[in-house]
Amino acid sequence: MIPEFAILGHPNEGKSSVLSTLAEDDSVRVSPIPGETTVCRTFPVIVDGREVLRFTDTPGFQNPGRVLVELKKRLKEGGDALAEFRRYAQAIPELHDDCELLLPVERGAGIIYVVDGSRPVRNVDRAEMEILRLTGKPRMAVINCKDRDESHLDEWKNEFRKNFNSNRVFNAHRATYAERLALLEALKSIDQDWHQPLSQVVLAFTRDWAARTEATVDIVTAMLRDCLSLELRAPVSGDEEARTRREQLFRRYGEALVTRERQAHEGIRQLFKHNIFDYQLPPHSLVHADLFDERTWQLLGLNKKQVVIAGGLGGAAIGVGLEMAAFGHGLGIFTVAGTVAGALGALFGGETFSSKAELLGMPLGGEELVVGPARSIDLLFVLLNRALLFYRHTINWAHGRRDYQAAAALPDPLRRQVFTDGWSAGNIKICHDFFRTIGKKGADGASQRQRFRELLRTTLEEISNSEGDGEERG
Ligand SMILES: Nc1nc2c(ncn2[C@@H]2O[C@H](COP(=O)(O)OP(=O)(O)OP(=O)(O)O)[C@@H](O)[C@H]2O)c(=O)[nH]1
Ligand SMILES: [Mg+2]
Repeated sequence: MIPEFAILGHPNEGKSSVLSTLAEDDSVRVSPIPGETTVCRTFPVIVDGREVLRFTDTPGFQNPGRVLVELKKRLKEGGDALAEFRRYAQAIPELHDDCELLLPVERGAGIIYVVDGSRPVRNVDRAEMEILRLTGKPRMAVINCKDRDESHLDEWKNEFRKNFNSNRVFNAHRATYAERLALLEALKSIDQDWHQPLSQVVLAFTRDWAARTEATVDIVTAMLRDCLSLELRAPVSGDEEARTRREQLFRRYGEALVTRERQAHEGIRQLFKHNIFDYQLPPHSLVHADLFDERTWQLLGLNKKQVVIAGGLGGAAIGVGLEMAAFGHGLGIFTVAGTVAGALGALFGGETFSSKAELLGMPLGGEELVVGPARSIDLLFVLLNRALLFYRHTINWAHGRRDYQAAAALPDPLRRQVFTDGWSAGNIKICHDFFRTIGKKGADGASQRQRFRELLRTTLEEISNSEGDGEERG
């Protein structure tokens, strides 16, 4: 038996939004105009290719007072009052929505009653709650505070105690994975028959989340490996041609990194089922900054203390990496306005070019120009921090949320954008070792990669267990 829950309530209270977030389905229709949902629609929750749960979206109550009177009348007469009421209401246009919303209840669905807890309780709400109580079906009330105002919460909870088996605060816009899981966990208790199947669902959800974390580790590790090992070559002959070729090569190198990074972010987005809407990060997010912007590197790269730690670890890569960072910052290469090509191109202009080019792994001599693999470990940290930022935003963007403009205005303090800032010498070493095996030809690096993956997994778990993405929370 697949448990079904119908989401019921007054029009425009956020029923569809709650469903969308609970089912992680952004195809659910949500609108600021009341009466958006007019027919019931069932959304399956699929885990591992198997349907484990279904939620049914319903229109809001239209005439709860009248429904209550009619239902009570039929209850007095005995028999299946709900079915009889629906048969009667079918022919009455004013009761269309009320008849429709009770359809899943009639077929045995559990009830999730959604109210906007930021407004006071009214008589129509009391009528709705009583109708639901009279159906005798297992039911839970969910308080979705649209505004931050929670002053009416106690008033609502008082009403709920009379009419529901359980109640919970759950916000359609800000609920995290843990809160979704907690709601499912609570649903178990509203009816004994559901205890077993819902325990299975909770287990499937937990496993599925762990699998997604592992898949994120795969995506980020592969992206880092590809970006850091990227090497581009072009044949050259003659000074004039060399200069043009060089610029082309740098442009291609920069674009390839940007493309590969974007591909990884897209993979994360799909993994967490954001299929339709573009939940942009706020414009001031460092994910939007140019990958080769000096500020990006200063903020997301190693901090001063960590540079000393990494320097102490020795090895050609870090030595040259530091050289490159100093070289880059010193000449202000990353600040060259305009394109990636401009920034990278400028890196190799000027007198000092040939001596520095060697250091950067870009020998000029011979017939071939080579760009990469990356020599600066800062690139690893920049790409890693940006991937973590993207991940945090993705897992905290509830599927029912559609206020993209409002989100763009939210603060995203810089200090909360750098995950590696407080990292210990031990963690820096793990990254350093991983980085070095990537740069080294013929190196296997399995154990270094394994340790790096573990560090990444722990970091993702910490982000997923923490309090969302720094947006103001209710
Ligand atoms: N700020 C905020 N807005 C919300 C929240 N939940 C829903 N809304 C908004 O409230 C409006 C109505 O949301 P819906 O989910 O469509 O409400 P509904 O109960 O399904 O409405 P009908 O289908 O018309 O009965 C939409 O503009 C939502 O974006 C919330 O938690 N916070
Ligand atoms: Mg709706």
